[in-house]
Amino acid sequence: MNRLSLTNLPTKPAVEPGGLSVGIVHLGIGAFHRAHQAVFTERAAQLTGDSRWGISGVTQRSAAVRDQLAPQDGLYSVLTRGGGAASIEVIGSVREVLAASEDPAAVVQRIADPRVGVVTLTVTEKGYRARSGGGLDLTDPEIQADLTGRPPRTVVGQLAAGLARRSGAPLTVLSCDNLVANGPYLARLVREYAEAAGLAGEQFEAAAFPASMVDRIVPATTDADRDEAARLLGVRDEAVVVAEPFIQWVIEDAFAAEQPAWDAAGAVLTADVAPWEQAKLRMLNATHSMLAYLGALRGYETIAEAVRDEDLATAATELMRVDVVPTLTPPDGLDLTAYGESVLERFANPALKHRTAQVAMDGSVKLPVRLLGTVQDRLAAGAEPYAAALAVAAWMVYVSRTAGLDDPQAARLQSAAASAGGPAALVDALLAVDTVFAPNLRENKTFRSLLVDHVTALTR
Ligand code: CS2
Repeated sequence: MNRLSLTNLPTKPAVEPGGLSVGIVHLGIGAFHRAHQAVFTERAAQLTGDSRWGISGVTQRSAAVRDQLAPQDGLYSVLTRGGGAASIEVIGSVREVLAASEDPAAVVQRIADPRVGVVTLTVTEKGYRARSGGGLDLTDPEIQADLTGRPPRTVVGQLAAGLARRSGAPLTVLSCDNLVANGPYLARLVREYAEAAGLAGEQFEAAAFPASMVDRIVPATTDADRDEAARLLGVRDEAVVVAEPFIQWVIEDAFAAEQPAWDAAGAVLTADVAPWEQAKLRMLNATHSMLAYLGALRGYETIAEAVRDEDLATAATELMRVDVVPTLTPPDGLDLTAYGESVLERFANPALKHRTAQVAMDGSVKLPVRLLGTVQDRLAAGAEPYAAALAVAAWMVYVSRTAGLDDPQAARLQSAAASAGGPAALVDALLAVDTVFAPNLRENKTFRSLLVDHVTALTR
């Protein structure tokens, strides 16, 4: 079957394919970006006719995405799976893909390009190379290697080098990762990197780092998805991404200069993203992780299967209702109970096949963001975070039982878990991991005893 390309278009993208010039650099052009920011970008270009905001996507580690997209002129499709029949749409907002592993200098050059006004990022929690609690991890070997002056390979190094070489309009750097106050978090990393590298200048002063909250469930694409896309399109798309119908983007309205009309495409611009972000991280992402660990322990392959298990659905509901909601100040107009219900409905979408193992990945960097803030706030309020501790305990058991754990700290976690005999020892060994648990949590007797009870029950 022929390959999707400019000369082989089954349906016309909303924008003239190839008609956009590059105005956005996106670091981390994985499935999520292609199903989220790239879709908003395409709709904004369609609605406004503004052709300045095409995307230059950067793939950091492997060149696979570049190799999929280059023969397709950057075109790919989004396969949306909701309740009814799947629908498919070709997206034309990605104009080029750079592979940082092959040509790191090209990435810096693009960020420095005065026609580029915005850099967006989806590089996952671990891509920031931060210390637990924030700030740059200067012991990270890749950060150290970048600081010796090679063409930078870390995201923070790329941003700092790009800013240092830039002239013209100031840059907006927009983190779209699931982190608390992602904008200021990244601003601090770039500032600390620049200090360590001896980089400075106007562009650093003038750059803006707004915060943002992104939401869409985008499981890894499978061969079955690629086959279905081929049937629907009549041409082969090696870069198809799969997503649920739901899509949301809340952006702090604090750009350094001009911005794409993402709001015209449905993004919400606001002065304060924090209430949105907290609700999303503590409700959606926290229950997602809980269902991933509890679900995997019960042998479920997918999140949809896990949330159909009544015990697990109850645990997720309790987590939100009892532990999370009291810690939140909801944004105007958001009913947290209804939000919680809608989250579980989205997880139950049987067409998505989101693997528990995928959501379970990188727990050491996800837990602090999604769950441990809730634990801290509940303990500070004198409450026992029973349900939140269950999620953490499920992670502990998962760590101890999973061969080939997919986590940036896998070696440390698994050697801690391996030396522990019995529930209390497992809890103590993992609580001692100071890159995950803050000192006050490590020493909290209430939290420890909840964890021991839960681990005992889960391993019985
Ligand atoms: C998930 C998220 O893999 C994970 O950790 O919790 O990727 C989740 O699907 C998205 O944040 C939804 O917006």
